[in-house]
Amino acid sequence: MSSGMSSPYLNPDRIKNALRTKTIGREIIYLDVIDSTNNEAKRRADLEADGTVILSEQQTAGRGRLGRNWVSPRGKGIWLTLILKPERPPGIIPTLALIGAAAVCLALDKTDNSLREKVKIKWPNDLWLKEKKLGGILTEMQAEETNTRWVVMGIGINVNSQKSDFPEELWSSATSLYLERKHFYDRDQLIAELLNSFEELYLNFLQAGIGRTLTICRQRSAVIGKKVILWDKGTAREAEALDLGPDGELVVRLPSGEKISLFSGEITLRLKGET
Ligand code: BT5
Repeated sequence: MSSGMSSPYLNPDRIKNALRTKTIGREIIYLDVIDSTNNEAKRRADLEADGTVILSEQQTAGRGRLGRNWVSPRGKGIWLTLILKPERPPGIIPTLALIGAAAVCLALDKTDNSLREKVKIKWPNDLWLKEKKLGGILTEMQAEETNTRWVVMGIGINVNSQKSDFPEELWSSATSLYLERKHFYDRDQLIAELLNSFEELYLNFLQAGIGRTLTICRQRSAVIGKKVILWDKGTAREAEALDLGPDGELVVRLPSGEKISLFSGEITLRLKGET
């Protein structure tokens, strides 16, 4: 679990040795520094095999959703992107992001008992620990009308980051495993568990549908049952989060009593009282 004496660098061979997967992570492209692993994955996606992982110690232009940035200090986190070629219609993208979020939860449960069930998913793509942002997921794709050419799924997790690794404006909203648990984590092991969990859920989804992932996402939801504020193109609306629908959409009730389903798109969701 802790890696006080181990190398500060990632080691793709160690990661591979701990994999139990068939395709996910069988090819790992390990970089010291890159603009964004998602950018690199997009540049290479046509040429690389399904399941290839792009991994970097540092990102100089890490990206969040809607043009936001992602702080990715050197050696401190997991900044990786999976290249997936699912041969399904493009509509599966939000589902894949759920699989990613659920896989992070399972991997952290397995890595450290004291984290069991502590990491929550703030719909649609935030990973939360103690009401602060531990990580996030950014899914992008290239598709024709009926077929997905490729999907790149970027996963960012703050692992060994200290307070000084974050800009001051994130001190109240961001956290890392180190900041919450006060010891360093073995990133190789965490990545392997993440890829193992991802493949398990992904294969289950391809064979049997999204049921298992949805169950995990409901159990780990930070929003179901809570009052939320929906920000949509500059306007705020209050609502109550009720459930996840069959495709991972968030079902909310508006003050009028009307129930609506939200697909991740352009909406930003805050819990009531969240800064
Ligand atoms: C996300 O966006 O949460 C998706 C983050 C995905 C990052 C991964 S890392 C590997 C891959 N390569 C990339 O270039 N990206 C992916 P969003 O929900 O838009 O959250 C972004 C917001 O979170 C920012 O506007 C900041 O307020 C905050 N933030 C930025 N960096 C952070 C960090 N390291 N930890 C916590 N919060 C952060």
